[in-house]
Amino acid sequence: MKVIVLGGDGFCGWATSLHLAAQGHEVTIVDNLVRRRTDEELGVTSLTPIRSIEERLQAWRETRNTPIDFVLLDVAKDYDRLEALFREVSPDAIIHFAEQRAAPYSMKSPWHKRYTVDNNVNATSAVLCAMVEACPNAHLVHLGTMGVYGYGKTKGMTIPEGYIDATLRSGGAEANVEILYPVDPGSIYHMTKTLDQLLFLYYAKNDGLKITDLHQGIVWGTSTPETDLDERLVNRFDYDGDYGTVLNRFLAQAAIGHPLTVHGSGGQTRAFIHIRDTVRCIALAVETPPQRFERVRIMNQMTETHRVRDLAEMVSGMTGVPVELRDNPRKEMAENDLVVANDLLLHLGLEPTRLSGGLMEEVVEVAARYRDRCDTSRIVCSSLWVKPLAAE
Ligand code: NAD
Ligand code: USQ
Repeated sequence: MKVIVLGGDGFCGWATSLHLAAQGHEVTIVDNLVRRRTDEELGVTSLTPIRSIEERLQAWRETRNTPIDFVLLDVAKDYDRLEALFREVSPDAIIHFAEQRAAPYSMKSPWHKRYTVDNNVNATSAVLCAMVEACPNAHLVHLGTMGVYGYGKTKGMTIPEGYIDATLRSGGAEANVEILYPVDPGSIYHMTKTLDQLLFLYYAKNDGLKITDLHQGIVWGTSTPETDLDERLVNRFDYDGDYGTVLNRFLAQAAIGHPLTVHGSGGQTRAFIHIRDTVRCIALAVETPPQRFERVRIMNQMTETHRVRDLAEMVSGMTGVPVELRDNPRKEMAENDLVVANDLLLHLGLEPTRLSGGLMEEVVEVAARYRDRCDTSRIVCSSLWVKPLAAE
């Protein structure tokens, strides 16, 4: 298949591009490299020494003799070039990772809030609009988030895959309908993913676009069989307070002997998936497109749920590094339960990679190899969800 990977220089996108190319697909990466500039803005680097996109692609050519094309383009801003590219490549599938994906970054300042909304909503809108014009038969696979459902009180109820049956009552009449599961975003970033959902609903209904929205949990791990092929193919490893995600942060903190930064009581329960399963899930989604004018296919891309403090205790038990309960910079429930359906990907053949000591040690080893690159002053999350009230 011909596959365009939007955001293919990022953490999930790079590993996915290599995996699809290894499977024999013709891959074109599109990226504006903003994530590398954001590292400069924040004064931090990936713990692993990621190479320039040119060196990455050269290494892949030398390793596997199958080229991956690259186009430098801002998906949110360069609409005419995006549409022309879709026309020229005529892709079977487009995978859309090209969004600002860090919740703490999206909450840093008014500029960061507006940038995240502008970038993410305009990127998704442009992709859909260009598909209608240039490749209406292509299949869009979008990386969404479990966070669209929110982490409120579900009273033991299983979170379904995108849709729920509802009874609407108004003016003495009632109607049984299927609706998108009510959204409850916990950050400006997560809110942009709920807006994406409405764009998908509209374009699937009006233009018959074939769309899969993968509501992904927190990705952990860093390497896949393909990124391990050559040091120059190494994947990103974000450990900082803005972009690092919780389990990878704990594993990196363990590698350098920094107390594990649990926010609040650590009673937050979240969904997780290993990067190796991320790339497999996306391949499974690409291979099984929905039909035109079918409703948007939504799949929960996660394999297990964990409470943050349990993860910290597991990592602490494995490495001897202590757990530190810190004031929570976010506005979120201190404790929540989370039960999630993920049958659709299991039926497509996903064999879940479960959290294990061995896999966690592998990540600690990677982090320990590059520990000299870690700037410990960037570990703590300094982005606040709510402005502190001025002292009376
Ligand atoms: P990332 O920041 O590492 O990668 C995103 C890539 O998109 C970067 O290379 C960036 O330069 C590019 N990009 C951003 N805006 C762009 C634009 N306007 N034009 C062109 N390129 C642009 O993020 P990631 O961790 O790989 O996440 C990828 C997607 O998966 C995101 O949409 C995110 O919401 C979703 N996701 C990630 C996780 C996770 O734990 N990492 C979990 C669930 C969902
Ligand atoms: N947390 C800590 N200590 C830390 C970092 C985080 O206790 O050092 C807590 C947070 O307060 C939060 C939980 O861990 O309760 C998860 O935080 P996170 O940074 O790992 O994940 P999140 O901000 O939700 O975002 C990440 C990705 C995002 C993706 C989302 C999937 O950055 O792109 O959409 O995971 S999900 O969380 O399932 O919505």
